[in-house]
Amino acid sequence: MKGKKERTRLESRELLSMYRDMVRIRDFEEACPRLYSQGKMGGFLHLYSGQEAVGVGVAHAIHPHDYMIAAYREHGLILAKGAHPNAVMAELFGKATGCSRGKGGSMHMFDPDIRFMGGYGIVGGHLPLAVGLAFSITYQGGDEVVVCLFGDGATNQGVFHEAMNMAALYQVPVVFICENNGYGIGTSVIRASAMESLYKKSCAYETPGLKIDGMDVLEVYEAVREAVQRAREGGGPTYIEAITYRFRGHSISDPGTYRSEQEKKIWRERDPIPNFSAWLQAENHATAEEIASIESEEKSVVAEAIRFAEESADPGPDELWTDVYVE
Ligand SMILES: Cc1ncc(C[n+]2csc(CCOP(=O)(O)OP(=O)(O)O)c2C)c(N)n1
Ligand SMILES: [Mg+2]
Repeated sequence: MKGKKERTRLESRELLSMYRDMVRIRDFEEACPRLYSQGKMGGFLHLYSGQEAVGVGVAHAIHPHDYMIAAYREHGLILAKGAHPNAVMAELFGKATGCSRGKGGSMHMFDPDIRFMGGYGIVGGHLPLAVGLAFSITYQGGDEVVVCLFGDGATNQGVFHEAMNMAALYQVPVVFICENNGYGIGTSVIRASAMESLYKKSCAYETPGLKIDGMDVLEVYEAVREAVQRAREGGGPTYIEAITYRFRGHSISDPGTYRSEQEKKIWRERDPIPNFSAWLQAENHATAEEIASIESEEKSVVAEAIRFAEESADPGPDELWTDVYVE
């Protein structure tokens, strides 16, 4: 991360806030397997550890009134967008105080107040929703932008191409961000996609496409900031491929035997959190004590989220009839 200081106009305060957000997400996610094995969470659980620089870089590059929409690996993304960790943990516990009132769970986090529009389990299924959101912004004359995050696997779905086509045709304010973590469940990108450089898929729609280092929060921030500005000024969509890695299995039930120890080791060395911490200190944005105090504060935040979720009530039977299309 050498030389990044010249590239970023961000003040130490903002940089430390990025660091805090990444640490929070990592601690939150790393607490989950134990709670899951204790039977406190049900259903699926897809963890984000390793990919924090993408979500945090994106969230810091947009305005609070911009929309974010994502797939099912989204706990870290809703936290980055500003959800309270208590509400996210309670959702994982299926409690009434959860951000989806305990009825969505891991894959269906939702919070319209902070403009986080889900949480979707169908691979690629939310891309047309992102285009629809962006179309409605244009239709209503707003200046918001939609950032839509999805995995490498989604780029092989027909719906990806339909969404890219319509977004480009109507020049709607959406930024597509592919988090290329190298795998769709246990299948590597090169075994699933005819082209390895996924960002090139956007050229079929004459949409700007770029590849960035998804382990570098500042690179993500800068790329998304530029794309969001273009979208806000009426310049249409951008497609960004962020190269990243998930440190854990696809889901909680994946032993991950399809990845070699050597591969995992190489990526662990690129862990976005300790690398950013080292850079912050080397560039005098923070002292070792300041870094340590952020880390200890965030441990308390996650502990409090667990306590809150444990003590919260289950949704009552009356909740069966709310939040459904048909009354
Ligand atoms: C349309 C559809 N097909 C298959 C699945 C099963 N499935 C769930 S996750 C997944 C892999 C997706 O990988 P990727 O898009 O790279 O996201 P990642 O899990 O790596 O974040 C698949 C095939 C699904 N949920 N939806
Ligand atoms: Mg993937």
